[in-house]
Formats: sequence, C-alpha cells, structure tokens
Amino acid sequence: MKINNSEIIPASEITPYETYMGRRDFIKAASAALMTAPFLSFNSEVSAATSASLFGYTKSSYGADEKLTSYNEVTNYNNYYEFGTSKSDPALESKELETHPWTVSIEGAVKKNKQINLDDLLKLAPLEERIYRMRCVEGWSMVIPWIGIPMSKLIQWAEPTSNAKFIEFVSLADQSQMPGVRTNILDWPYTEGLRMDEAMHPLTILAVGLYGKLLPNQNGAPLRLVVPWKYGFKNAKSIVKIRFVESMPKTSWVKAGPKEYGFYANVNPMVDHPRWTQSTERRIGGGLFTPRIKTKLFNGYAEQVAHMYTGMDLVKNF
Ligand SMILES: Nc1nc2c(c(=O)[nH]1)N[C@H]1C(S)=C(S)[C@@H](COP(=O)(O)O)O[C@H]1N2
Ligand SMILES: [Mo]
Repeated sequence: MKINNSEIIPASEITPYETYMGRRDFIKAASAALMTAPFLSFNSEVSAATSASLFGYTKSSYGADEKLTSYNEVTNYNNYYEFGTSKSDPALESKELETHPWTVSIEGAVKKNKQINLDDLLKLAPLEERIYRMRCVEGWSMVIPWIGIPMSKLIQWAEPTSNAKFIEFVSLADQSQMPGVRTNILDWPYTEGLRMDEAMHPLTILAVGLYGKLLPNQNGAPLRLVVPWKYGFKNAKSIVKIRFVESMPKTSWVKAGPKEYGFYANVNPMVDHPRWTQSTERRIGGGLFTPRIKTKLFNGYAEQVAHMYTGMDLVKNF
C-alpha cells in the first residue's frame, strides 16, 4: 500500500472536548481522570467511554486493515529494562513513575538550547492515531494503535542548524524510580538515535497514547518514539532529552553488543541476528501453536522508506 501525507493525516475528527478544554490542559485532565479511576478495567465499557472523550485525535485510515494486538498484550508484554528484563516487569514495576509534569530538553546543533513541556509539545500538531506493525529484534511482533504527533513537527520547532545530521534520544534514568537503572545491564541512560531524514520521515512519530488512552507507563509514558520500520529497540521510551548532533550517536544497544545490534536496525529478514533468524516472527496474541509469519523488509514499509537507503549496503549497515 502506498501512502502519502494526505492518507496519514485525514480530515480531522477532533472531539468537542479538546476544543473547549484547550490542548494545554488536556493531558492534565486526562491524567487526573485516569488517576481517579485507577481500578476500572480497561475492557469495561465505562472506561472505554471515559478515555475516548479524553483524547481529541484524528483517526487515521492508515493501517486500519491490520488486526490489532489486544490492549492487554500491548500493556503486559513489554521491554523496558529500566524496570527489569522480563516481559512482565514493566507493567508491574512502572506503576509509580511520575510523568507529569514532564519536560524535554532540546540540545546540540539547534539555534539555541531550549526546553519544552509536554503540554506545549502537544500544541505543535494535532494528535493522530497511527496503527503500526511493531517488530522486536527478539522475533515477536504486535500491531498497535498509537496516538501521537509527527516527529517532524518537533524538529521544526527545535530549529536545528545545518550541522544537525543525526538526532539522539535520551530516556529518563532515575534510580529512585527505576530499579533496573540500579543495575548495569545497559549503559544508562537508554540512548537511541536516528539519522535526520529518518526522524523527519512522516511515519516517525512521538507517541503519547495508544488505544485511545494515555500511554501507560510500561509503554514509555509520557512520550516515546515510534519508528515502525525499525526493530523495537529504536523506540526510546520516556524521553527527556533530544540532542541534534553532527555524527552518528553511540546508542545503548550498539554499546551493549555492536555485533548484534546496529545503529540502523532496519527490519530485514535477510540479515540474521548472530544468535537467531530474522526471517520470521511470532505475532503476539495468536497462541502457542500459531505458525510464525514471514518478516518483511522494512517491516512491510519498504514503499515508504526504502528510498532513504538506496546505495547503502544493508548487510554492513544493519
Ligand atoms: N528507555 C527504554 N526504551 C525502550 C526499551 C528499554 O528497555 N528502555 N526497550 C525497547 C525495546 S527492545 C522494545 S521491543 C520496545 C518495546 O515497546 P513496548 O513495550 O511499548 O511494546 O521499547 C523499546 N524502548
Ligand atoms: Mo525489542
């Protein structure tokens, strides 16, 4: 399927709620509403109705033909090493993470260093839903209805100089709130990076929600990167710093295992991980006996992104 900007950003269906609340207050209102009703089951009609009215976001037709991974799987099978290394740790251990207020520092090759808080960041562009296939380097995959803004909008606001060739994304690393950060399983803070054109690509978003609700802490609240044609580890969670830099950043996973994890990390069934195949994947939620499915080049987004890598050796630049 070919997409262009008009398909990604369809005519808006912004709810009246957001219009009268104003964007500034609505994350606050949303957090408060979730906090007053923490024990409502997310599957209940009540909760679905409540949170649907919290977000004003445009529904995207893009990706709508995909079968979604359940909310339960998306929020209980996670990688977030700051909260532990097993898939169930993030949901259990991240409950107390303080995500409001939240400030992101913009640094490096920009007109001037500055900070932006979440509420102001959300005023840069209307929130959109994007249903994306997500593929973890470990071999499993999901389909997730994210809500966020295009990364390009923040880049424009940041006013990078011509020296900005890459962007470094830095996650929160707070020992007092994150038990994993007291261990040395990774070089903290969790750091990821994108080349400038990758970060500007219309598919790249900063997500603040999923399934019509605020991003749960285990999924990287309040703000995480989503780059659907790359392995999951590129999608830095709970971002506190965005640095514009001249040379390719050293990322946490490349430092941890340079032979196993590359900077580009484009999903590529032809380039195996040294310890396992990348030619197939297990779609989460299918049950134990569901056959693995074939992994697609660039996770199936080749038509949109392959042009950025023409002439590059994708085996070398894995
Ligand atoms: N800060 C931080 N971001 C992170 C990770 C992490 O451990 N810490 N794990 C990455 C990996 S390996 C994956 S697969 C995705 C998982 O995102 P999800 O739990 O929302 O599905 O988050 C990525 N972002
Ligand atoms: Mo991953």
